[in-house]
Parts: sequence; C-alpha cells; structure tokens
Amino acid sequence: MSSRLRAGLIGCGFYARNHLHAWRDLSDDVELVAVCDRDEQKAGAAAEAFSVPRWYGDAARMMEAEALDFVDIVTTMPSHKSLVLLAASHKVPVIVQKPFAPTWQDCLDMVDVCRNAGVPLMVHENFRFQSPLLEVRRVLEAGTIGDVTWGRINWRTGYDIYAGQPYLATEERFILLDIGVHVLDLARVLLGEVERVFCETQSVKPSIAGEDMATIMLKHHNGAVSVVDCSYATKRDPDPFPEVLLEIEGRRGSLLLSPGLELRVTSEGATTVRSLRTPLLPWTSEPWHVSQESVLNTQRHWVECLKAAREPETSGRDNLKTYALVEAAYESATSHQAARPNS
Ligand code: NAD
Ligand code: 89Y
Repeated sequence: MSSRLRAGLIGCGFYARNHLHAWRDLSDDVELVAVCDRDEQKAGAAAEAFSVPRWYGDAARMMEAEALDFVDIVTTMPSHKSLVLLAASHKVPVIVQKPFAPTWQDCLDMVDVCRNAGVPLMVHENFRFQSPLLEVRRVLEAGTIGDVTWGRINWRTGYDIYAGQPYLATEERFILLDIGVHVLDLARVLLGEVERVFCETQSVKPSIAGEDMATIMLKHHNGAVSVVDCSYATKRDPDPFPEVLLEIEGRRGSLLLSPGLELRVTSEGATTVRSLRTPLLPWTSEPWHVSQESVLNTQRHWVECLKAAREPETSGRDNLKTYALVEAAYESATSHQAARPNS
C-alpha cells in the first residue's frame, strides 16, 4: 500500500458532500481518485466540485477500472449489501454509511463475506466521534463520575429532515433505524453492553410510513439502566437539532450535556461547567456543524486503522451489536415485552 491511500466514493447525494470535504481535509493521507453515482450528473458534478480526476455511473465499472486502497459507500441502505460484496470481491477495504442494511441477515452476510475475504469493513457510525461526545467519553474513562449507574440519552427535534432526506418519509422502519442506531450505539459506548431492551414506538406526523418516536429502556450487563429516546415530531424552541443531549449518573458524580453543548460535571461534590462547542470548519455551518465535524473524525479514524491494520471501533462486527439493539427494540415494540439482543 502506498503511503497515500487511493480512495473511491460511491453515492454523491445529500450527505456525501460532507464526506467529500472530509476526504479533502485528509488529503495528506488519502487521494480521492474516483467518485461514482448511478445518477451520472451527480457523479460528474461531485468530481468537478472536488477536483476528483475520474467519475463513473456504475460501481462495478469503477471497481474494474481503478486500483483502490478503499471504497467509501455513501448510498442509502438498500444498496449497501451489493456494494460491500462488490468491494469484497475485489479485496478492497470498505467503509459504509449507517444504517448498515435493511435487515439483520444482510448485516450478517456483509460481515461474513468481508471476514472470509480478509477485507476490513467499517460502518460510518459517526455520533460516537462527535467532538462533544468524545469529551464525554474521556470524562467517563477517567473515572471522574465513578462506575455508571443510570443514563438518559436523547434526540428530540422537529427539524425538517424530510427536505434534505425525502426517502425517510417512506421508510416503514424509520426512526429506530435512522437515528436509533446512533443513539443506541452511544448507549453501548457510554454505559456498556446491553442485556435487555424494552421499547414503545409512536407515529405522530401524519403521512409518513414509519414510526417517528421511540422510547427505549435498556438494562446493561453492568447493572446500569438507561433511557434512550428519539423523536422527529417534537415542537421545541429552541430546537436542539442535531445535538445529542444526555445525563449520566455514576457512583461518584454525574454529567449533563445540555442544549448548546454545555457540559456540567459533578464529582465528589464539586462541579465544573464548560462549553463543548467547537469552532466552525471552513466547510461546516450551523446547525449541522457537530454532525459534519464528526464525519471528519470518523474518516480519520478509518484511515488510521487501515494504515495500522487495526480493527476500527465501529467495524462491521462491532456494528452488529448496535444493530441487534435496533432489532430488539422493534421486537419489543411489537410484543410489548422486553427483548434480548442477538449476540
Ligand atoms: P441520497 O439519496 O441523497 O444519496 C444517495 C446517492 O446514492 C444518490 O445520489 C443515489 O443516486 C446514489 N446511489 C444509490 N444506489 C447506488 C448504487 N448502487 N450505485 C451508485 N450510486 C448509488 O442519500 P443521503 O441522504 O446522502 O444518505 C446516504 C446515506 O448516508 C444513508 O444511508 C443515510 O442514512 C446516511 N446519512 C448518515 C448521516 C450521519 O450522520 N451518519 C446523515 C445523513 C445521512
Ligand atoms: O439521517 C440522520 C442521521 O443519521 O444524522 C442526522 C440525520 O441526517 C437527520 O436526522
């Protein structure tokens, strides 16, 4: 492998712009040599805007023609499995956007095929790489609040996500797969692996296909209990989109991440308060900034792991554990009983 990794990107839609900017920021390590979209106009426009030498309307053609060190898949989930398997058949490492796939079996298949082919596979699960959440992780890892006992992690917004991502309105399995994956992933990272899940879902906005609210209670293996709640139908002013808010209690203290990304940490009776807002990057803007910046952090992690031949934090294998929580949440919402995640 040359020191600068040669990358191809598939899917030049709404969110790919952030990936393209992030690859440009990582250009000391990565050379984006080709982009692809089945809508050729989008592929051509992305290539022109980001000075990418070649563009394609067909992923198989791109994989045949290019000698790639990895491929970045930024399409929506129905195409993930075929594109991941295509990359694996060329022995090309692959990073793929969330949600991993529409079904549990598809996720298993991708992990199996890549493992058997010896091909690194990472899911672009970026919320745990958001700068404020990286800091929350550091506080927990330092033991500042002691062993965790309880948590609440929430995402509640009425921001018009359908404008940029119209496909979300037609997803029958909607908020748990779109945002639930992120917030449940955070529950694993911040409070530990999960033993039992109880979930209720609601469909509040008329004229969408799936559930747009989910309230989930988790019992963690270490004894902690958490509540994870997500909503796309919350009328709140100011609307915190796209901030994840949380409170976590431990045996020595607590932490609270509140709107505006203010972090309040109490430890052994003493409290510190600080802002976790980071400056805008040249290509980021409010309100998306915290999400956009996490794309850069996520892609940097992928590159570091690929170069060091290390399994990424959010490898396909790891993401199965997050996806299993989504499946368990849907199962519980249907049965109205607690469900155990697949392991
Ligand atoms: P989009 O529909 O705007 O773009 C997807 C693009 O992929 C389209 O241009 C489409 O033509 C192309 N495409 C689809 N199948 C293809 C194939 N087989 N070959 C080549 N091109 C193909 O979607 P989006 O909003 O950009 O979302 C893409 C993914 O990113 C989704 O999975 C979404 O959930 C995810 N996303 C993640 C975050 C995050 O914070 N991690 C935020 C937004 C979106
Ligand atoms: O699709 C969602 C995601 O993954 O992060 C934010 C989002 O784009 C809209 O809520």
